[in-house]
Amino acid sequence: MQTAKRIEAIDTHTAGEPTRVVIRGGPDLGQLNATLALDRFRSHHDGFRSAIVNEPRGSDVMVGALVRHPIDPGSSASVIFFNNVGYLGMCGHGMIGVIAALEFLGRISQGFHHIETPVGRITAQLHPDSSVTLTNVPSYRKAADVVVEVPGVGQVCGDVAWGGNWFFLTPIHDIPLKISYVDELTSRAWAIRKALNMQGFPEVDHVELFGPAQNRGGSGRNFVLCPGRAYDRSPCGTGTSAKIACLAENGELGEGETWTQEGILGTSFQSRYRKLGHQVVPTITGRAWITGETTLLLDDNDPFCWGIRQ
Ligand code: PYC
Repeated sequence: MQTAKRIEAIDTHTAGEPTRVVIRGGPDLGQLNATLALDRFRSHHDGFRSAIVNEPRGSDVMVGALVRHPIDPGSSASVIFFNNVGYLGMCGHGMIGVIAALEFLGRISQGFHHIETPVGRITAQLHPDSSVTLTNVPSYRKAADVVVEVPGVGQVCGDVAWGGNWFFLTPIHDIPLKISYVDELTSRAWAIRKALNMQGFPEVDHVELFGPAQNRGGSGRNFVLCPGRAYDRSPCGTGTSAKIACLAENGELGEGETWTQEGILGTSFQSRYRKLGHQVVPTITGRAWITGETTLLLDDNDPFCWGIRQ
């Protein structure tokens, strides 16, 4: 007879991008703040990360969220995000998924909720229609007009910016920002990332290709390649934060003005910012949907219990 560890999770998607929200059965990371808890997760329980998001239970595109008790009694939860290859500082679409999951479970109601993450505390406002507005960590452009020599492509110029994760943002002119070009967009973004990491920016693990909006009312469209070579189906909350930090620096978006960021599926997030010295504090609004209420089983005798790792 099999004896398996049981993990309770709520599956969601936000603008097309999935998040698996682990509610019960996760590793015991002690009474540590989110930053230290992430260190312990990474060094002692990385197999759990892989078991939850990688095949055969998950897929390369799946983002996981481990929900824990917060350190600060004024917070509603503490969350660590992870993916097919590692961990994320913050995750915008994922946080909207977490809020949807907590609402679904009856653990939170409409209003404001503070959530602790390894890169800082964010605030989520749950609206009556179940959409969510996140007030993200302060975001900023670290370097403008960085030129990278990309093998097989030539010189690519873009900005390096922080939005809760590190991004390289560059316009794309020769490949349409359409889902049918996802293979070409992925190859291009991956080549840029490899070149960038070797040419002075090892911290950048997300590449954001951008161009004009394609929907009425849109401000711009993006294609975001995540660290494990999966592309973001959503407009990417942290990527949108990095984008508006760059727009603010360029004087292309004023404080309080709305930027409607489309992703590669044509779904969108609404975004604004307020100034904080040389940084911006972005707000991102989007909506998630519940797709499953799952008990995952982890049987140590299963040769792929801990996922198929890259
Ligand atoms: O929405 O911030 C985001 C995100 C990061 C990676 C995938 N989605």
